[in-house]
Amino acid sequence: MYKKIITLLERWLVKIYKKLEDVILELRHQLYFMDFEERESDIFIVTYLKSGTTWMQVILHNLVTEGNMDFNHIYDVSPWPKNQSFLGEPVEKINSLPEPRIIKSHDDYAFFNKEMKGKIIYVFRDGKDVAVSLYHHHKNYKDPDITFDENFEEFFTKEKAVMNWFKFNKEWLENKKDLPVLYVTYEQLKNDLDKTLERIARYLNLNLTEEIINRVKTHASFEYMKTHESKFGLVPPVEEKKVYNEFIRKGKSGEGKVYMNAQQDEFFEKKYAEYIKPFINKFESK
Ligand code: PPS
Repeated sequence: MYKKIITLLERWLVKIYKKLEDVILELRHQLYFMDFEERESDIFIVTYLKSGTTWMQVILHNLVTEGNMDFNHIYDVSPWPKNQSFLGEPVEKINSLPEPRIIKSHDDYAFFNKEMKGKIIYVFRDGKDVAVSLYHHHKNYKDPDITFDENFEEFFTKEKAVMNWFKFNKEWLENKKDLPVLYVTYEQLKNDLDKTLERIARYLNLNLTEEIINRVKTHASFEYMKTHESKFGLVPPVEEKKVYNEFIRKGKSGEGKVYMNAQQDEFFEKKYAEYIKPFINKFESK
């Protein structure tokens, strides 16, 4: 009996400890953004997790600069403020970056103000493939015992989860505040990179030359990024769990169908029709 009580108490305290940790990180994030200097030239890459964020970071780095790949980590040239705030890094590191800054974000729609400065590129990826990529991510970096089903339940089925895939994407696609957003899909990047680069260049008022296109195609290719994986993989606080050869993992489309069972598939299709389908015309916008 005594052992049971102690076990329950331990579990309960761990839960509270985790919740407190989340609150502390959230406060750090808010404090960080109070000193963040917004700029009209900022380009935000906003995505749900595992949707092609890093790929877009490399593409934009090659579109808006001379594409020097001699950095230690992509975050040196295209920062992720939330991660930096969690790590307790000074905001000056971002404030002093040259314009235009390419900023990574997995923040939900509510995080951005109507009066925000800069432009957003939102990358959307097939949810079934995200489910697979996210499963491998959590297995490699957080919980080696997690199953695909548990991960699916957490990020796709749980209505109330902050990172519910359907809810997160719906709010961004709906764009009720009319934020300046260009919608690009992972599949468009894979299937028609030329046309997608033209859309991005038009949106950002960039001049596209043959040389720039070739540079993007070389540096943002899956092969190049896989070869130089340590420039793109995870950095602390998960350093001790890093798996540098699994961040740029497969880069495929269609894997989701293989992993999902009939019940998950049916659930997904139903939710997709309700949450995402009404907005897919946005992926074709100029
Ligand atoms: S994160 O952690 O949320 O920022 O991850 P993110 O960068 O959004 O997504 C990682 C997935 O993108 C794939 N990836 C690529 N696919 C094709 N071509 C290129 N160049 C490329 N670079 C990254 C990466 O492999 C992850 O997908 P999976 O399916 O796991 O391979």
